[in-house]
Amino acid sequence: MKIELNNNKVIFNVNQKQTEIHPIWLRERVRDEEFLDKNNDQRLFDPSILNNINIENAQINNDTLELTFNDGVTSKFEINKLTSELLDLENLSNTVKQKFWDSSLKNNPTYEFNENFYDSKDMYNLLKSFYEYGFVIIKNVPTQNNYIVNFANSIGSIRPTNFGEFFNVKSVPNPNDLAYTSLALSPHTDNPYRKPVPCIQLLHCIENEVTGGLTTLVDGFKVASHLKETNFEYFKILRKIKVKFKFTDKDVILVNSGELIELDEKDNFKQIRFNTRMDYVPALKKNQLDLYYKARKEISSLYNSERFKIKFKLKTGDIMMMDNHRLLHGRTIYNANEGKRFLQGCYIDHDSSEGKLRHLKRKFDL
Ligand SMILES: O=C(O)CCC(=O)C(=O)O
Ligand SMILES: [Fe+2]
Repeated sequence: MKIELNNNKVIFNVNQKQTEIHPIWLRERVRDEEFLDKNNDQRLFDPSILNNINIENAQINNDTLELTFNDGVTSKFEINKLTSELLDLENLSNTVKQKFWDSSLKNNPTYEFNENFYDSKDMYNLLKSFYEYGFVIIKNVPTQNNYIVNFANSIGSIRPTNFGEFFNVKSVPNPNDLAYTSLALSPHTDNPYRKPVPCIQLLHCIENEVTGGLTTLVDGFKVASHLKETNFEYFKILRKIKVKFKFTDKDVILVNSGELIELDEKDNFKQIRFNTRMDYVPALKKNQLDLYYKARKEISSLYNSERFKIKFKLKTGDIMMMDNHRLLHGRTIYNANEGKRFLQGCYIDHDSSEGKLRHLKRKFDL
């Protein structure tokens, strides 16, 4: 990509395709201190008043573009900054390439906690791994005083729910969720009934003395892409039908709907939802539901098959951070009489982790 000039027009040239950059687009981006607060990159004027803006003089000197506009403003632009915006380099997919995985994944992406963790290069690498694989494990995180809250708030901001800022995962009498028993949990995404659905789940292992209770993870995007290749009809119906998810207890009724496989505007995977304890498909025509039920059966058996699942034991101090829009998690059954198993969990949003990742990229990768 190159920025070129032609008769006071600014052109960007990508693979021989030339597009003129609108003069107002450039005028909006003037960074001189009269127009922009350098501390936060916020404009000090309202660009919607700009009208009939032309470029009267344009020059390129090395890495700088100098423009004089017809409203009397002359300014210098860093060409790097312009090209980075034109190429959308702040978009996460341009920083990290996702790697879809199955049971053959050799090593879990793992990082060691340390005192200066949160603004460190380790954190930068951790967040990149997180977006590559959809999860990371952080070892030896302090376990006192609900430290999970500190951890979450040091990446971004915790997302409280009706379960509180964080929740304790242990076997209790009269649980309001199957998670709070010692039963097996098949691969699921958390809380598809929330609006919005929690983006990232953190689970901190405080104690784990039992032989069962192994953590299971499945890369939902890998399974969805497998389904797309092997049974396009099933894939199509799961990306089309919006299913309702519902949570009820004595204090609240939470409801949200979404596709089991949600794609973005470019048909990339955006979010998967799977929680067969609380899904309510609408009463559609019988032939549509015939297909939907077959497709759900198929994707369920893929999610549950050994081919796609990894299984491991969380140890005291481990935090597992996983993308709840991409991965499914579960656990094997355990015997609560063998000893204690105690995890603390909470949610944060992609807003937190992406914001931190961009900040650390700016800090370490410039
Ligand atoms: O007990 C576990 O390992 C996981 C429980 C669970 O699915 C959850 O807390 O969301
Ligand atoms: Fe869960």
